[in-house]
Amino acid sequence: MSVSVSEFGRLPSGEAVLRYTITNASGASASLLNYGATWQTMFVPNRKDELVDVVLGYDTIDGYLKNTMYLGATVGRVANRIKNARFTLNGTEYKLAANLGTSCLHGGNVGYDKKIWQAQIDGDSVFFSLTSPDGDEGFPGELSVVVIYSLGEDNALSIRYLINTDQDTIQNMTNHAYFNLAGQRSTVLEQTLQIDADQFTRIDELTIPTGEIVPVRNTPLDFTKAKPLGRDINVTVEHIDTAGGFDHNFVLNHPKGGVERVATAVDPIGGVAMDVYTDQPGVQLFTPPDFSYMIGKGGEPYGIRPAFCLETQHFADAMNNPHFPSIVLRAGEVFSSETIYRFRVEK
Ligand code: G6D
Repeated sequence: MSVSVSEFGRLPSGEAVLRYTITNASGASASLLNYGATWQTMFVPNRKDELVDVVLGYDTIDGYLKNTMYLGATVGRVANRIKNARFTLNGTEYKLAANLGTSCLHGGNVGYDKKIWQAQIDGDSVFFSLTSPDGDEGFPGELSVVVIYSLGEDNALSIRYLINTDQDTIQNMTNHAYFNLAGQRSTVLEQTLQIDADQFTRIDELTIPTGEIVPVRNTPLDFTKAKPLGRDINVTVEHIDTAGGFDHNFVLNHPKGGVERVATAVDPIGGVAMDVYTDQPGVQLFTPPDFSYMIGKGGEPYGIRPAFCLETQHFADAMNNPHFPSIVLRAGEVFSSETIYRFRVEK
């Protein structure tokens, strides 16, 4: 196992953006940027023992400076939606940036994806740390965040979060990687997905949770058995049409609790498989309809149905749905969580 660091580019301010690449003994590797604590590449072997980069992104910092779809980014202080861009905590109402219609998305206008994080190599891991000041994007409390990326010899990429605050606040962080297990340019519609979730949180026509927790059974959101992503993606129920595809949070079953396997995706052609493990209560499945406007790695545009996201997290709009798992972090508490994306070859 080795970790190398190189200059990836420079911000308009002249500040250097550094790329950290963790490579294991079998040659699999993950590259991470200190800008947005971003997951930039993930090279893993396919059935022909060719190394395939299975996360979408950009070859230069310019792409990440215009990263309106958050490719690979660490998202915070609060990922996903907050309805009406406001919440109440301890009797005080906090107003946030309304950057998705009237809602707040992904931490507001300048979320953690747009910050330079302090980085430190430690063994086969890279530690990224950020201090988000009291009032940052309207959120109370100074939040101290450490995100630790580690790559194992088993081609598993672990992302651990350690978070604390000096005042009661809210937090819900995730990684917004876009996966294509066949590599950079193909549709993912034939790739299969299984999610260990018997329920999902229903959304409205604006993709905002209604507060209902609904069984997936007999709906297009039933991924309890593996099925191709394309099988039910063009239906007009559960706002899959108005959302442009899946853009839904799943209530993970978590039979044992703790960090456990919650989803599996497979590319049946190249043989790359990905098992997702997490201790988080939910996962957002997002299948963007069309990235043909986006010039990605290799200087080429991406295409139709180019990727899928499995963003492990708490449920969207939790503060306005008290029956959802809480995202409140009390002063002096430490929040810790781990998500693992383990890659293997399906024979
Ligand atoms: C769109 O609705 C989707 C979000 O879920 C996604 O995170 C974002 O694009 C990048 O707003």
